[in-house]
Amino acid sequence: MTLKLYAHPFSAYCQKVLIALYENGTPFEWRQLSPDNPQIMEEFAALWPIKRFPVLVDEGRTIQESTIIIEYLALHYPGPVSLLPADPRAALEVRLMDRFFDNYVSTSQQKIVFDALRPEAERDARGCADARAMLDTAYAWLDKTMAGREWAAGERFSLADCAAAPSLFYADWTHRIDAAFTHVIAYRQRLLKRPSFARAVDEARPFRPWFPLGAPDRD
Ligand SMILES: N[C@@H](CCC(=O)N[C@@H](CS)C(=O)NCC(=O)O)C(=O)O
Repeated sequence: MTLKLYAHPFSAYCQKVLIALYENGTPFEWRQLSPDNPQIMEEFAALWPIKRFPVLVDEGRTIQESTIIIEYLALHYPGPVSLLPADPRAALEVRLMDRFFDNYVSTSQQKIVFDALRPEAERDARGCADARAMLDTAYAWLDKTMAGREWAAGERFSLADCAAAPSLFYADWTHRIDAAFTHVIAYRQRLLKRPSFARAVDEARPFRPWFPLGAPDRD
């Protein structure tokens, strides 16, 4: 086995990469990040001083950033499920949707969660209000976009859906998707039924008590 994944099962960006690995049954070695395993934490910090996970190592080569990891897997370990269209023009829509989920949904969601982990006196009320407003705007745009689509970039499951699944999963826990956004809610449900994501969600269940806003009793 050549691939090693430094990751944690409860992390949204790690789940994004796990979906890609599970879709294609790509074998890899888990290097699970945990304070109980300082050796793995040290290896990870040396590989990527930015200390954001996941990080993939392939025979001594380090690949950072979830999107780049999925693109790398598609190039070097292709499987039956192609997560990027061969046509570069069609790939632009996939990459746009991937950026949308990372930059506007996940980043806003993380802002609110990280704020909740801070001591009361260090919290950023204005920043969190802006993040919630961004999530509302993102949900509204996505609802219109998904009205005619099964998956984020159209008919085929792609990199964009790998990003969308954990992004919408945790965003809804953090800032509930309004019931009026029926297309977003239905899409989130489709993602939860996809076996690759269902597996990632199940593997993360034991860590739900860690969610600082309180994990809702659903999903
Ligand atoms: N742009 C990065 C984001 C990765 C990221 O933010 N990962 C979170 C876990 S979901 C993390 O490393 N959190 C640790 C921290 O913020 O200290 C990617 O796409 O991989």
